[in-house]
Amino acid sequence: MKPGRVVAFIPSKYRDFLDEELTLIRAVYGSVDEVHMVRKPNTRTYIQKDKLEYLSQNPPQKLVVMDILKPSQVSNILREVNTEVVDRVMLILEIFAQHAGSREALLQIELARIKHMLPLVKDFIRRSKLGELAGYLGPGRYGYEKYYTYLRGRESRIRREIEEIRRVREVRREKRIREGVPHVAIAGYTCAGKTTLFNALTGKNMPVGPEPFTTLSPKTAKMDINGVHIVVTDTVGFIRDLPPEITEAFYATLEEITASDLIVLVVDSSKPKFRVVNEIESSMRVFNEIGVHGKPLLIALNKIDLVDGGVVDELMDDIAMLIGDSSKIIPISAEKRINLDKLKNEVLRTIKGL
Ligand SMILES: Nc1nc2c(ncn2[C@@H]2O[C@H](COP(=O)(O)OP(=O)(O)OP(=O)(O)O)[C@@H](O)[C@H]2O)c(=O)[nH]1
Ligand SMILES: [Mg+2]
Repeated sequence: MKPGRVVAFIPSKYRDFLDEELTLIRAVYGSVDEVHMVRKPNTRTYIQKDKLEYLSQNPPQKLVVMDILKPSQVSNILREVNTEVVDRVMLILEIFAQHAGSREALLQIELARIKHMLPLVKDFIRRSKLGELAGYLGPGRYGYEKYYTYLRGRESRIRREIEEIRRVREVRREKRIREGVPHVAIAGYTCAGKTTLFNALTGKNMPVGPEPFTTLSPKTAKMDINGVHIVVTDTVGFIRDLPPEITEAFYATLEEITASDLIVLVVDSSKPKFRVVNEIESSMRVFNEIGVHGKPLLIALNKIDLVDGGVVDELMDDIAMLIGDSSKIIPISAEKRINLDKLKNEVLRTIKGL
């Protein structure tokens, strides 16, 4: 739903990824009315002084800042402009909330929201003690203190429930390991086509879509290659510069990757070459961060139906330089079902070699 005028401030570090940042904003608000680049964020207000003045004269419905704002920066903007301020963390959490298809995903989102809110509420409490927010911005100091206590209580209840859900999944996973069923995890950036591939391999019909974060909790199903049973897991997509609060909440669901025997990293080959390479590099970093070392890896270079053959060859050369083994790169189209048998054979070969 279009919420009125949406004004976006984007730090220049995202200049080369502007369309992706705008996609994130559009996923929540439908469109963006104004885009301002920020070269050097102001320490007090993040937004440059002259822009802030302009906004105070023409307050937008939503002011989106595609960076992580400090609580004091939010407060300082709100003192000047009568608007709703949303930073990159809140925006991504909003997209997650729109797609949350499971109890676990909902809880993770609420937990991340609370973690993001707590310092802000603390800042409001401090400011109302100083009289800076007297009669302004809602409930006043007593109200904020009660809200703070409520959030802390809710935080620990959610943590307990998430623990329980995770324990159940772990028991299931241990059973699979005991039974000796090989486990393949499908990983990669959001919108790369992970779920489309998961559906094509397992015959399932999980939701796919062009908007980011369609999948928000890991899904597992069985497949069979030449009579060999394999368990496949579809995972939550990566995104460049995922804010730390969200990283912590959501990488926990990536434990399915850590527990797998083989990772299939799905990459969208229709993106510009430097992006494809950049995404593979940062995916490798994510694998390191979540403690995956030396696990077999296949790269499914997806969406080749959208790309010239020559470009695919070039990409394969570049990726081979990066990972050092061209036999592990399989160009496919999950949607058009091109080369899926080749991918399956490579999965089987790798698993047999374990
Ligand atoms: N042309 C083309 N489009 C594809 C292909 N595979 C997936 N898509 C499209 O790409 C979009 C994203 O696909 P998904 O399978 O939802 O991607 P995902 O990686 O699971 O995304 P998230 O769950 O959001 O992280 C959808 O619109 C798909 O229809 C392909 O091989 N070719
Ligand atoms: Mg998906």
